[in-house]
Amino acid sequence: YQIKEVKTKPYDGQKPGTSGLRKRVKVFQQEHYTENFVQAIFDAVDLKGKTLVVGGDGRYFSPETVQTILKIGSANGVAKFIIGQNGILSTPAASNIIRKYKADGGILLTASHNPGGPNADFGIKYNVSNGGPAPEAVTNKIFEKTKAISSYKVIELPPVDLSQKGFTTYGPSNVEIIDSVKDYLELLENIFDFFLIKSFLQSHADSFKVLFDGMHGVTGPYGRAIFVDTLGLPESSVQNATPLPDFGGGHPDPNLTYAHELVERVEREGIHFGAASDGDGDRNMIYGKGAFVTPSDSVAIIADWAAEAIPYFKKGGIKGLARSMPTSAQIDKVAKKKGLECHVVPTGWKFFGNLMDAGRLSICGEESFGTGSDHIREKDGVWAIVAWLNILAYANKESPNKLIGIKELLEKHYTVYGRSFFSRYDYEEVSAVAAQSLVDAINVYISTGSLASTSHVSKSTGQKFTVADVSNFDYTDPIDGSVSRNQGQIILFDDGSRVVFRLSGTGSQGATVRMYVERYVPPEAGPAELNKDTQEGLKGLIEVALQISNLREFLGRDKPTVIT
Ligand code: VG1
Ligand code: CO
Repeated sequence: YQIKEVKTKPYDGQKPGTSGLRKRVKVFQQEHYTENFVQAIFDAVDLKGKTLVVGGDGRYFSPETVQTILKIGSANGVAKFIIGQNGILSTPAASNIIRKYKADGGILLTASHNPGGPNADFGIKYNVSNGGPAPEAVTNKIFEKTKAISSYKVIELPPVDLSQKGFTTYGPSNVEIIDSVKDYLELLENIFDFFLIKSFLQSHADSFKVLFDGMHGVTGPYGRAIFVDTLGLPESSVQNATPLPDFGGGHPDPNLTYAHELVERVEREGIHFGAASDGDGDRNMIYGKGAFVTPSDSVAIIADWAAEAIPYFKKGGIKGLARSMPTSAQIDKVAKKKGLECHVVPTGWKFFGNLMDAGRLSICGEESFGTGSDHIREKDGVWAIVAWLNILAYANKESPNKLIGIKELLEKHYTVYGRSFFSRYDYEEVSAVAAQSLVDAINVYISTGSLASTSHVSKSTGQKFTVADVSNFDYTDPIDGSVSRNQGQIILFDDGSRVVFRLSGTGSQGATVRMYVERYVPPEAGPAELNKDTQEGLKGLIEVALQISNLREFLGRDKPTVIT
C-alpha cells in the first residue's frame, strides 16, 4: 500500500452542532467535502496507533463513508477499526462498544431523527473514549482544522466487505467487523430484571399488550432481539423493524406527530404499552392506549422507581439526577424528596458525561425524547423502553389485584409530586434573519429590564402571569470549569411558570426556533387539575408567551410546525 496526499480547499460551515455535523446528503457528496471533515477529525485528535469504533444508523451514504473513514483513518495511522456489521450500530450501542473494548474514540454516521435518503440528511459525529459525544473543546478544534485544511491522506485499497463478521486488515490497520446487537443485548441483560419482565408479560399475555416501533431506523434488530427473542413476545409486537437507508421515506422521530403509525395501532388495538425509537436509537417515546408520557415526566418516573425496581440501580445506588435546562422540573421534585443532587445542563447529551465520569450522576433526560443513565454516555431509547417495562412489571408485582398501566403510574406520580405541564412548539426552517430578530428582541428585554414585573393576561382563560425574571442561560461545568454561554432565553413568571426560547443546533437548513412552556400544578390542586390534557393546562401560558415575544410577527408563522 501507499499513502497518497490529496490536495483540497476548506469548505465553509463544517461546524459540528448540538450533535455532530449534519447537512444534506448532497452537501456531503461534494468533492472532498466528507474527506475534509474526516481528515479534520484526525488532525484534531491524535489517533495514531489507537482503536476507533465506526458505525451508524445505516442511512443513505453510510456505506461509502465507512470506506472513506477506512481510507483516511488507516493513512493517519489508526491501529484498529471496530465496525458494526454492514456499518450498523445504534448510537447507544456504539457508546457501549467504545467503553467495553476500551477504544480511543468513535465516528458515528447519523443525523439521528432527521429524514434520510439522497435528498435528505446525513451526519458525522465524533465520540471520545468515555463513549460520549466530543465536548466543545474537541468539536471546536475539529472546526478550526476544517478551516485550515489543504490536503488529506488516503490509502487506496479495495473496499472492505462490511457484511462479513470477523477479522481482516486494511493496509497497516486491523479491522474487526462485529455483531451490531450482541454486546448491547448483554448490556441490558445486566441492567434490568428480564426474568421479572418476562414473567409479568407471560402472565398478562392478554391484558397487557406491547408494541415496539423501530420507525425503519437502526433499532429494529435491537428491538426484535429484546422483545421477541429474549422476552418471548410475538413477532406482531414489533413493527417497522428493518433498517432502511431512507427510513421508508418517513421522519424517524418518535413523537405524536411522526410516530402516528404507532399511535394509530395502539388506539385501534387497545395496546397497553407502545414505544418507539428514532433513526439512530437514542430517543424514545412511551405511549399506551389513552396515555402519553412526556419525556420530562418519563425521566422523573424512572428516577423515582429505579432504586427499587431496576437491579443496576439497586446495586449501584443513585448518585445524582440531571436534566437539560429546557426540560421540565418534574425530576427536580423527585431529587428533592430523595435528597439527591439535581444538575441542570445545556441542551445536548455531551454535558452529562463529565458529571457521570465524576460519579455524580446516574439518571438524566431531555424533553426531546432523550432519556438515559451512566451505563453508557449517550441517551438510550431502547434502555428507556425496557426501564418502563421493568418498572411496570415491578409495580404490578406489588399490586396483584389491579393492573397498573402507564396511566395509573402517571396519575400516582402526580398525586405525590404534583405535575409540571410541559410542551414544546417548534418553528422549523424559518429564515435565519427572522429567528435572530426574535432572539435580539428578547435580549433587549434582558438588557433593559423592561419586562420585569409586567403582568400579562390570557384572553381565553383569564389567567394572569407576572414576569419575575428574564435571563440567558449560561452554564459552568462543575467538573472542568468550562463555560457555555447563551444556551437559551428564559422568561420566568412569579408563579414559577416559564417560557424558554432557543435556536436549534441540529437543523440542516435555515433556522429552527423552539419555544418551551412549563407550568407547575401542586398535588393539592386535586385530580381534576392534575390529569388535564397538556395543551389545555398550558393554554393561557402559551397565549401569553406568544404575545410577549411577538413570535408570530417575527417569524411570519401563525402555527408551529410540530408540537410535542
Ligand atoms: C435537539 C434536541 C436536543 C438533543 C439533540 C440531539 O437539539 O433539542 O435535546 O440532544 O437534538 O438529539 P437542537 O439543538 O436541535 O434543539 V439526536 O436524537 O438528534 O442525537
Ligand atoms: Co437520535
